Amino acid sequence: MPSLKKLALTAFAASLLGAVSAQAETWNMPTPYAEADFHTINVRKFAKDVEDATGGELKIVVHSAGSLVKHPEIKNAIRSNQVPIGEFFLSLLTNENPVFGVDSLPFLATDYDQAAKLWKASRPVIEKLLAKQRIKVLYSVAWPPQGFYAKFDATTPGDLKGLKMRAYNALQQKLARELGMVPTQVEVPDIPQAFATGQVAAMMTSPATGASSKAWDFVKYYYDVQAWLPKNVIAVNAKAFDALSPKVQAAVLKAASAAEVRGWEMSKTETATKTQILKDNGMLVQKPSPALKAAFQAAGKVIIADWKKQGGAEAAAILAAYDKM
Ligand code: PCA
Repeated sequence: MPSLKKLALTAFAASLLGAVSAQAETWNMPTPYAEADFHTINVRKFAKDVEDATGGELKIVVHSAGSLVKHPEIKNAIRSNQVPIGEFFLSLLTNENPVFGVDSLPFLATDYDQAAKLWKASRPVIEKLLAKQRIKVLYSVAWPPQGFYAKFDATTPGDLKGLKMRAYNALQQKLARELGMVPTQVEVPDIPQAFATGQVAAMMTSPATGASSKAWDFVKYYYDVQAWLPKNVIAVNAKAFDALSPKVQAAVLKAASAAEVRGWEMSKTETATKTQILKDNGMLVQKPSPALKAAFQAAGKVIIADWKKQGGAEAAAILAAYDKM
């Protein structure tokens, strides 16, 4: 029989432990895109799944549209543990290392199957590079295929010359230059303003971002180029993750794999529904002319050749793994 004193001590210890384990943790999560964006909807569901599965032990508070941390700073905010978790556009990091831009190479992977294979081929390398910055990848979701939006009809490559194009990463800037356009880096929340003020007259993005930006307010033409499917990454600070209990870690990882599967499905649905919304709002949705497509493809070849040179052994390894799939 345990002594009363011993029992009381055990109960005391248990209550202390209970108090510790029940202590809820709150994580602030900056994301770049608007509330209605499918990526944000998916992130919110992920956060809810984590909260439900941990009985509220980990609560993730989502701050969308760059409201807590501006998009270009989100990755470094995670790295420095200024925030424990966040979402960013992977190829925004192309300037750090070309390998981060593999999903934005023109015409390398142009549909969901190919994009999924490319993610599988590149994930180990990308995870390793981010792990060096003490960043752990949780999941990644592709945007719908990228098309070309323009204020003016672009039938021949000559129509592009001198056009000011909004860009979202270094590879797109190069592509624009290759096609004779003049690129300017603009974040999604600033797109309508950039068009309204004449800072840009064209862009390359998904039907999802075209619809959420109400592209019909400022451009008439949409060319369904299907050039590539870039991705967002949801990542945590490794130290913050390691500090979680094993049970909470497992819940985060489980919710993350579910979010990855769900996100890719949502993305596929978006492609059709948002292209229809562009049409419904009076935009001229069409396939690019053979001459325009050929110009994009030729420029894409130059981009890929450059990328291979700059990406070295890691880039070659990703392409070799992708080719085998
Ligand atoms: N939308 C984001 C990234 C790719 C996309 O489809 C953007 O335009 O910045």
